[in-house]
Amino acid sequence: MRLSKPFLSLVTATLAAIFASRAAAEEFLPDLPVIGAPTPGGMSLQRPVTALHHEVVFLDNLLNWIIFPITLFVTALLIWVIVFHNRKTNPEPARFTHNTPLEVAWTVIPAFILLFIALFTFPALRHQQIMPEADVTIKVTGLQWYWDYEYVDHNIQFSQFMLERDELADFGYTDDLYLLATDTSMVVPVGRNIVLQVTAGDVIHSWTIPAFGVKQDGIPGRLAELWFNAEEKGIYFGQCSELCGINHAYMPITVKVVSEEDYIAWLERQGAEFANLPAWMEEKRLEMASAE
Ligand SMILES: [Cu+2]
Repeated sequence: MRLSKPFLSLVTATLAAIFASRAAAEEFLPDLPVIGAPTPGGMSLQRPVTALHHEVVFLDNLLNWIIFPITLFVTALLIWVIVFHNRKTNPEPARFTHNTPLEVAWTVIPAFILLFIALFTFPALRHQQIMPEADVTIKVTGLQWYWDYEYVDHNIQFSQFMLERDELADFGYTDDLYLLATDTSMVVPVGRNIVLQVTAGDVIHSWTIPAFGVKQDGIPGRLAELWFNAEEKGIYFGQCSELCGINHAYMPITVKVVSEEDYIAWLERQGAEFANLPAWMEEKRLEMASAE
């Protein structure tokens, strides 16, 4: 089938208009540095920008300091057994089967090591799982294969789709952010408690931003919560972290952390309703209005 030229140009123009409007939604935001993204050859966790992730990085280091000596010790024991207790070097093996002090030691010492680790893990877990008072509440729904966001206090709703390679530049992203960058971003103010209600509409998905140290499964019919308070303005990426079907790898997440002024301006552009404002936002809006 041959498509007529005018028809094709009409399609192209319509598509261009759609992309332009998608790109325009965040165009006014100032240029933000990309902070939460993988780096080539990177081996460690992403640089932390929340209290939660600082704790996770501390725990990771602590566990490494415990694991390395234990691994070395066990390896040394194995080598010792292989070298000095094989049939050649030790033809007459000892025949005893029990050694009470040794058995008590290898039960009690690991138990104390685990207890010591728990002293640090439980407070971190508690910090993650007990929600602080929210400055912003957002409901996130995972769907095959994109994310839906609902700013519950402002009657704003939008979806978030991955950008194709040829769309990246239009949205201000570099080529290496393919598979990470999305058409819309979850925009939040810096230094505020953001509480996310995570769920899913079809199968289980999982919302995460590694640099925030948060990850939460979205389960259909359930509302789970996570929270974070980002210390630095910037762009942060994550990817769905629960195998959810054929396009699981193509539903990334973009979060833009902006100043309070930019956040309120973004809300206004999205057509937010400003009833029942929290005190901090009310003050900020008054401040912005009087500055104009
Ligand atoms: Cu998914």
